[in-house]
Amino acid sequence: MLMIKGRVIQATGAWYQVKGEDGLCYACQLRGKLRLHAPQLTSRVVVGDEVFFEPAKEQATSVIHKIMPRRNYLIRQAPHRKSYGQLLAANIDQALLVVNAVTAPTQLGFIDRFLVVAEAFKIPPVIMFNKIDLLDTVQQEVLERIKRLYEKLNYTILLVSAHTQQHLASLCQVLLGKVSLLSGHSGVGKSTLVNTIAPAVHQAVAPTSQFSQKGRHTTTYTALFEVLPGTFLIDTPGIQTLVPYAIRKQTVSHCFPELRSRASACKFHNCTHQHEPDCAVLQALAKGEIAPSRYESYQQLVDESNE
Ligand SMILES: Nc1nc2c(ncn2[C@@H]2O[C@H](COP(=O)(O)OP(=O)(O)OP(=O)(O)O)[C@@H](O)[C@H]2O)c(=O)[nH]1
Ligand SMILES: [Mg+2]
Ligand SMILES: [Zn+2]
Repeated sequence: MLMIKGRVIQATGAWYQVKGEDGLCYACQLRGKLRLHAPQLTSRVVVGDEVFFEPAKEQATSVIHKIMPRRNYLIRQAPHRKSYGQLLAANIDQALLVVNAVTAPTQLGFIDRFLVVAEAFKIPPVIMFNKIDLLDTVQQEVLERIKRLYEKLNYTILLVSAHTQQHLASLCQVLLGKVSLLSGHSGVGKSTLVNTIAPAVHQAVAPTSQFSQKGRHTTTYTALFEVLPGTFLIDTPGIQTLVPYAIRKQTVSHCFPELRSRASACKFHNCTHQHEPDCAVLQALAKGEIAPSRYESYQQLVDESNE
């Protein structure tokens, strides 16, 4: 049987678009056996996966026979099936969270969730505030403070506008030569950014609702684009929430750099940094060395974790 190696570039329910090493795109389905064995996952194959598939003869469907071991992946709790994980993408170099700069101050919890998931799966995160063209001076100052908070923790923060193209050059520098996943709420401008960076891509975009300012879930499936040779962007449907999947309570603090670095100074080696005496984290929090918003996110994620 002739098999070709390829990369999954689109996933829409039961169908996968696979770009073969021959440079052609194939519409594939999963071999029956692969369909059966997807324990606790909403989908067995995800964009970014490398697969071996049997190309179809004429009108028939191509069939994915084998999924190669993943270099890495991002996963969250499936929104409607809580005991299931939902893979977001595989084999990526970095994960970008796009945030609407206007609502940034109310998004710190969401940002921290994203950072925790990225840390847990060892994927470098980037936080990108888009739509900075809409900010007034006060909002600009608030955003600068948020930027400094995360930069102090060594995270990469970008302030951009897809509309005015402000700072898009720095964004391109961050993207160059890498596979980057774009994630975030609906309507924050993920697809607009992809279209702006790569004019050959024509992802649908739509205005946010006048009433709620929320997005309309315009992008409905994940897709990977090669925007330059060797530079890939993965556009995804907007997510409402991001609940970590299979991250143990004890692991949560390891995903906060400012907690991780202080934990060894706590009196108890298994300190939860919540009520213990001589806790270096609580001391740093009291001294203002740890941001209250970050600590709040930590507590929230520990409470949520049922592992
Ligand atoms: N003012 C302003 N509007 C922007 C900017 N970037 C995107 N938008 C607008 O925001 C709206 C939503 O953009 P989309 O690109 O569809 O958002 P999305 O994140 O892909 O949304 P989903 O596909 O639903 O997840 C559109 O009306 C865009 O024109 C920006 O930098 N400034
Ligand atoms: Mg979109
Ligand atoms: Zn402690």
